[in-house]
Order: sequence, then structure tokens, then C-alpha cells
Amino acid sequence: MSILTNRPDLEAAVAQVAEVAGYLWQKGWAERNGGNITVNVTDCVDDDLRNLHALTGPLPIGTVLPDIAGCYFYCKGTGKRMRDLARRPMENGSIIRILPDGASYVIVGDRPVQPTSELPSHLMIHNYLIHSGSRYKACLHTHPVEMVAMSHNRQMLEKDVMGRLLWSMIPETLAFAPLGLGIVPYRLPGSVKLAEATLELIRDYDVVLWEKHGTFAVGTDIMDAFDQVDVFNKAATIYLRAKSMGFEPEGMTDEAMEEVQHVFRLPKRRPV
Ligand code: 2HA
Ligand code: ZN
Repeated sequence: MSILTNRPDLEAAVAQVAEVAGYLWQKGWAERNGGNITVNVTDCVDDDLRNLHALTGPLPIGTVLPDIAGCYFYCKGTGKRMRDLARRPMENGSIIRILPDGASYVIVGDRPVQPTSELPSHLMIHNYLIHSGSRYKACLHTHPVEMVAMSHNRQMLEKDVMGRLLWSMIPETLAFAPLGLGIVPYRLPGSVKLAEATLELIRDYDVVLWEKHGTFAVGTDIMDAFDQVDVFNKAATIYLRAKSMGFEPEGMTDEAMEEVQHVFRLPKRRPV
């Protein structure tokens, strides 16, 4: 029997992860085992699940995160493919329980699938989100092609340059991603340095771009985090299509952008 059986909220949260994993694959953002997903599912957990025997002994997180003690997360499995997760989420990911020390976890279901290599960085962000009282429950790392391509241009890596450019490509970007785009300088994938730099910027942005690698986004649920990246990458695609037609896109005027800002009463994402 699956841990999801008779737990419709948990089942729905995992089904949404599977749906998003399918989109990531279809969009070409998830080659091989590329990308990671973690979702805080603590709200979907009942007493039976709290008392359920773990499938593993305690495993170290690698850092101490007091605010996530006792929380539960669905995590994509390390080395697993998004396209497989889309069809079989509980074979390509698992649900973990953080132990009271905030330094270790156990896997509770359905199989002892080892969580993502980026677990410490994802959990550091969840720890921050809980600590700050945020409503955000999901973290998504993926490889959106056009945004990564743009991050190979030094000029785009200046603070808020790329975010402003993307806002000006199509009104919806500003409307739906009003906090803009943070830029994290290149760091080794899975490194503590990358995690720390991401944590620093995710205080101000819902989406950050890891130079020459991918994006890291947070949201109320995984669909929300995906939407944020999708909105930015649509704008990046429009920019690159215009460039490939041989011209620099004009971009919306400041006046047009202010109008959007005014009508949509931005910013209205964040916090709590
Ligand atoms: O887990 O994308 O950056 C696969 C990755 C790591
Ligand atoms: Zn990656």
C-alpha cells in the first residue's frame, strides 16, 4: 500500500509534482537527471503517518536546520529522471521526515529512494521560508534553455539587467513575476557556496538564475514555482527570437511598464 492511500491532500501534492515534472521534460528543461524538486508536505501529514516506521535509519543532512525539525518533504530522488517521475512519482522520489535534531532525516515512503543531491540547499531554503513565516512550500531547480543561454552574456549578469529586459518583452512578465530575477554567479552544482548564494538572493526574488546552469524558484506550490520560471523563460524566448530575426527588440516603454505596475498594483507576491 502506498503512503498516499487514503491521504487525498498528500496524493494531490504528489500528483502536482508529477504533472510539473512532465512539463519540465516536455519543455526540454530536464535532460537526463537534470533538475530537482522538493515540496514541504507537512500540512498533509496525519498522526498515523507521524507514527509510521521509517524505511531507513537516520541519514545526515550535512547541516543543522532547526526550523524544519519535524517537517515532511516530498523530494525527487537523486539521479532520477523528471520524465520517469512524471509517470511514477513514488518510484523516482520519496517522502522524508526531518528528525527533531534538524540535522538528519529518515525516508518514510514509499521506497527508500535517496533524495536529490541538492537536498542540503533545498532544505536550507525551506528552513529560511519556514523561519520567515512564508506561505511558500515548494522549491524547483531546472534548466530552462533560453534563460541559461542568456546567462552566458556578462552584461546580463549585472544586477537586475536581465530581469528588467525580460519584464519589457511582454506585459505578463512584469504582472506575474514582479519581484524580478536574481542572478547567482557561477558556482559548482550541489556546492554549499551555490546554496548560500541562492539563500541570500531568494530573500528578495522568487526566481534566481544560476549563471550558465539553470534557475532556482520558490512558490506556494510546485505549479506556482513552475509558472514563475515559465513566465520568465517565455520572455527570454521572445527576446532571442527577435535577436535571431536580426534586430534588438524594442521592449515596452517605461510608461507602458508603469501602467502595468499601476493596474496590477505590483508587487503583490510575497511575503506571507
Ligand atoms: O540534480 O540539475 O544541478 C541535477 C541537477 C543538479
Ligand atoms: Zn542543475
